[in-house]
Amino acid sequence: MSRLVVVSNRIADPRQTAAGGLAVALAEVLNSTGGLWFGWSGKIVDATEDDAVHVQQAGPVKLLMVDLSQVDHDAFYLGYSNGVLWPVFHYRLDLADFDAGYIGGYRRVNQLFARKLLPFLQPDDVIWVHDYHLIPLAAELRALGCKQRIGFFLHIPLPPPMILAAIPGHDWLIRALFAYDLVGFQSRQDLRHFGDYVESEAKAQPLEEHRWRAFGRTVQAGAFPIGIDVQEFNELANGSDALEMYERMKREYYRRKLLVGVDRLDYSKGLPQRMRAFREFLTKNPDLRSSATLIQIASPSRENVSAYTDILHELESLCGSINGNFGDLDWMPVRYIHRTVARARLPGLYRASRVALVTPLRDGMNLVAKEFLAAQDEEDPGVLVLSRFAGAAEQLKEALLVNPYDTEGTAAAIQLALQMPLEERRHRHQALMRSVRQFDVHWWCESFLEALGQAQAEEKGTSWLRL
Ligand code: ADQ
Repeated sequence: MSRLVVVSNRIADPRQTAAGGLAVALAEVLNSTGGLWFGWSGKIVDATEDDAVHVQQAGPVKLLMVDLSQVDHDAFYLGYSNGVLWPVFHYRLDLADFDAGYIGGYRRVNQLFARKLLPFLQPDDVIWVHDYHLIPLAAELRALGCKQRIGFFLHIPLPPPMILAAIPGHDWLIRALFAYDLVGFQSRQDLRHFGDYVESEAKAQPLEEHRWRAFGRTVQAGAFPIGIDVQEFNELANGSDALEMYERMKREYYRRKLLVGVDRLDYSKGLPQRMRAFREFLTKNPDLRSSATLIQIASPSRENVSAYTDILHELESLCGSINGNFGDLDWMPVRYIHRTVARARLPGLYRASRVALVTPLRDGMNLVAKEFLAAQDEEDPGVLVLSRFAGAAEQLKEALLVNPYDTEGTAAAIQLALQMPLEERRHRHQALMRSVRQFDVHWWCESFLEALGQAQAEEKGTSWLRL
């Protein structure tokens, strides 16, 4: 088996629990092939400082890290990746900052990554690039003569062509995807959008299934919905942190049913809409009011991007007004916690909850939905209320699917979830877990790498990609 080289903006030491399912899944292949993981160190340094690659050994895996200058970090990470690509790919043209000239920094950092990675590569390596920060990386590597197989996986959604086409330079961005041998998406819908875009905007010629020819090159694409590591999650659930969390929640809320939301504080996650739906539920169901408490964990995220401070204030004000209007001396309807909960404790929180509200306005996949299901007691499982606009909705059909923009509809689903009879809860949970188990993170990793191995390699020239 070829050596695997993973490239992503941030890297994690796969030996640490806090690293999460993705790192665990990648670790398996990285370990068995003595692979490399290349990415940003998380450090910002003076532009004049030494720009060497930091090498750290993590078992058989080598972690390779580069620092970024303040200017590059701001333009590449805050600017183009999270101020342009993130909002547009989540259908939020209104939040995209197109005019600030960030694209130069985005290209510069992709060039830097290519230049720094190249000397570490061996001829039969297989390279797997992750996410929207690094779309042009293969093109930059090819421009330096790299001939290895390169795959790309987009963790966030790909919007329809008319939204994508609003990005100045969108054609350049999508053209850069043709430097990969395989491009993977989270859902069939994203894959359809890619096909629609390349056929309508780039006049690509469809070849055999999910393979297109354009710019004198062909690319294979596919849908590879990411999953969780069910076994690793079960082990976490049986660990002392999770058990302690479970006991604590059960003790504290023994008279109430818990609803739980766990998200990064991001405008794509639909948090204000969720709060409005919960408020609607409380208004419509006075009899159920004091028997339900919503615990919303919203971990801080990208706080130096302005759209994130807006969402923070909106959420705080909504939670405050719900508690002010509906709360009582011995009951607060919403517990809002603006902090990250340690990964080892999450399964305990999920298991103690009767309902999970996973209601993003758009989400590539959403792993919280799958983690919640995996943490349940199968004899007495909780209910998943899931946005139809999360990638996970393509797989998790037995969840209560909602339109998060529909306040009344979501409120009605919350009521249904809280009152769902045991038999129906079990039935739905069983069906959902079949999918979570079958399409777990190991399936995702293996099926992507197998498809990458089979993607018809072709001589990937360089000049057409000069950007
Ligand atoms: P994220 O947008 O970060 O990831 P998500 O899939 O919901 O979204 O969560 C990833 C991980 O972070 C999960 O393991 C979850 O438990 C953890 N997490 C989230 N909020 C947390 C909190 N408040 N405290 C502690 N842990 C928290 C992107 C895409 C998703 C896609 C993933 C993986 O946006 O759509 O599912 O990548 O591809």
